[in-house]
Amino acid sequence: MIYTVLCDLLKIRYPVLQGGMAWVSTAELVAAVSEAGALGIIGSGNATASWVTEQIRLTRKLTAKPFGVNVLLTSPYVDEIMPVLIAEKVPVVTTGAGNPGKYLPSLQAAGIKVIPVVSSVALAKRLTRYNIDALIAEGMESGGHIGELSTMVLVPQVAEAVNVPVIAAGGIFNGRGLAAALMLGAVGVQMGTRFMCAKECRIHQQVKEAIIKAKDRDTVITGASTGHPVRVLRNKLSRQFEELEKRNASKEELEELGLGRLQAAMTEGDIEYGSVMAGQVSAMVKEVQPARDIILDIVNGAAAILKKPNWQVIEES
Ligand code: TUI
Repeated sequence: MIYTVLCDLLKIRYPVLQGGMAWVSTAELVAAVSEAGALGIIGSGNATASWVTEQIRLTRKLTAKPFGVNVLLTSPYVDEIMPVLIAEKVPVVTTGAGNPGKYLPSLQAAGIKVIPVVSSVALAKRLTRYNIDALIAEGMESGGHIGELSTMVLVPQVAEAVNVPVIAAGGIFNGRGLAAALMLGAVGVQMGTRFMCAKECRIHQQVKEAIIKAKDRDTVITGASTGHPVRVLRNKLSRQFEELEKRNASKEELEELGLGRLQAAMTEGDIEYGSVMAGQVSAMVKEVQPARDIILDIVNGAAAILKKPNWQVIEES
C-alpha cells in the first residue's frame, strides 16, 4: 500500500479521495469509500442546506470514519450550507468553482480541514495567503466543470508554487495514475469518474453502462464559449451544444439548454439528452465494482509499480 502525509492530515488509511460530485456522490457511496479507508465526499452541487444536513447524518449512520462535503461556491445556498458544515463538524470540506477565502476562518475555527480545488496556478498562489490545509489541483481530463490545463502540467506547477500538500485530480484511474501523481509532486489523488461506476453509487444504471462503453475520444468539452467549459460524454445534448456554439448562440441560450440536464442524466438515466459529466478515464472503466475493490486496486497497483519499476537509477560519475 501507499502512505503519505495526506493520510495523517485527513486520518485516512489510503491517500485517495472520491471527488464530491453533484447528483452522484451521496451517503451510500461516500460511506462505502470512507469505510474502505479512503475519503468519501458528499457532492452538494446546487442542493439546499437541509439536503446537505440529511446526507451528512445518513453518512454518519453508515460509517464512523472521516468523510467530506464538497461545496460549489456558485451555489445559491452556500451561505446556508456553511453553517450546517460547522454545526455538524464535518471533518473535511472541499470547495469548487471559486475562492473560499472568506469562509475559511469560521470553518477552521470549527476544526474543519479545508481543501480548495484549483485549476490554475494563479488561484493556487492566491490561496497561499490563507491558511489552507491542502489543495486539489484538477486537470482538464476531469469530468464536469474544468479549467484549461492538463493534470501533467498543472500538478507540478502547483506543487512548486505552494507549501501545502497537493492532491492531483483529473485523468487518474488506477495505480499508474497514483504513482504518476506522486512523481509530479502530489501526495494523493482525487478520482470521480471511476467511483461513478462503484456498486454503491446510486446513479442510474444507464449512466454506468455509458461510461463503461465509452472509448478514448468519447468525451467532449461543451460550453467553452461561455467561459465555463464542461466535459461530458458525447451524446445528442452535446451535439446540440456544438450546433449552438457554431452559430455563436448567446450565453443565455447555452445556459438554458443545460438547465436540469445533469439531474436528468444521473437520476433518470437520460443518457441522450442529459448532461453525462464524466472524465477522460471513462475509456478505462470496464466494470462496476465495489468501492473497496476500486480503492485496493489503486493503492496496490501503485505499490506494485513502485516496488518493481520499469527503470533503473544509475549513478553517473
Ligand atoms: O466543481 C468542479 N466541477 C464540477 S461542479 C459540477 S455540478 C454543477 N454544474 C453546473 C451548475 C452547478 C453545478 C460539475 N463539475 N470542479 C472543481 C473546480 N473548481 N474546477 C475548477 C474550479 C475552479 C474554477 C475557478 C476553482 C476556482 C475558480 O476560481 C475562480 C476565481 O479565480 O475566483
